[in-house]
Amino acid sequence: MPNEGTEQVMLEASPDEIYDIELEHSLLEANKKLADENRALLDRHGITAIDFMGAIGSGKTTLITKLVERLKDRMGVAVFNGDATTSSDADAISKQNVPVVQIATINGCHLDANVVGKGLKRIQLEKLKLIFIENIGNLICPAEFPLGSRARVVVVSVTEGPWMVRKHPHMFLGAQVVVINKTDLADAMEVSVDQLIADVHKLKPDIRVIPTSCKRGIGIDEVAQTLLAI
Ligand SMILES: Nc1nc2c(ncn2[C@@H]2O[C@H](COP(=O)(O)OP(=O)(O)OP(=O)(O)O)[C@@H](O)[C@H]2O)c(=O)[nH]1
Ligand SMILES: [Mg+2]
Repeated sequence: MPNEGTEQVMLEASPDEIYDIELEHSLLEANKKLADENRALLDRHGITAIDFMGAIGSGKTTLITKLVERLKDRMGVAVFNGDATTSSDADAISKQNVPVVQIATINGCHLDANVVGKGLKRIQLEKLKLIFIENIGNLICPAEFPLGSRARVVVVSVTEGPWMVRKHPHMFLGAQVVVINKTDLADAMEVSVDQLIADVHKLKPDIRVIPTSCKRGIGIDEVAQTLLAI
């Protein structure tokens, strides 16, 4: 019950109010077809692509950089960086001397299979075993658009507060691995990492959840091992 004297209003659109529903449906279907084509191309080359999703600033680029550092001498690794307006993430990864594809979506809030497919045509696939794809920082839109990756990882951080898992179930339901980053800041944020893990497992009981602190180097090896086993 709302507090006395306050009014709580909930608005929920019904499908017949959404006039572009058919357009949206065919857009998602077209994306799915292109994602399947990307996957077939990657499979033909024996490449595993992993898509990293998560809120703005959760630590996607930092985690990918640390994974690349650990893996690049063992196998061919490339990184696709989705970034709405800057090249800063791609510039940071380039220091690792691995192939990098920067995808500027301008104002787009997610990558799609079409743009990833274009990127796949721009790099030499022959020497690669792994492609890490950093999606745009957003906890909603990327979930709707598979890219053709073999696994989707959600990177969240304790600095997003205690409710982010409960508020964005769709994101977690479509993922295979969840990373809870910035655990070094959990006490300062008064956020319980165990509670976040429980929230994820309530949504999807068998999903792998790995707490990390990229700053302190905690949990990164476990993420690398998990992704290599996918
Ligand atoms: N304290 C702390 N800071 C971290 C950790 N991981 C990343 N950061 C910092 O968080 C900030 C954002 O990290 P990024 O890796 O750029 O985050 P991102 O998810 O790629 O951000 P966008 O691409 O903008 O969505 C940077 O200042 C990082 O140094 C961590 O484990 N602990
Ligand atoms: Mg980034």
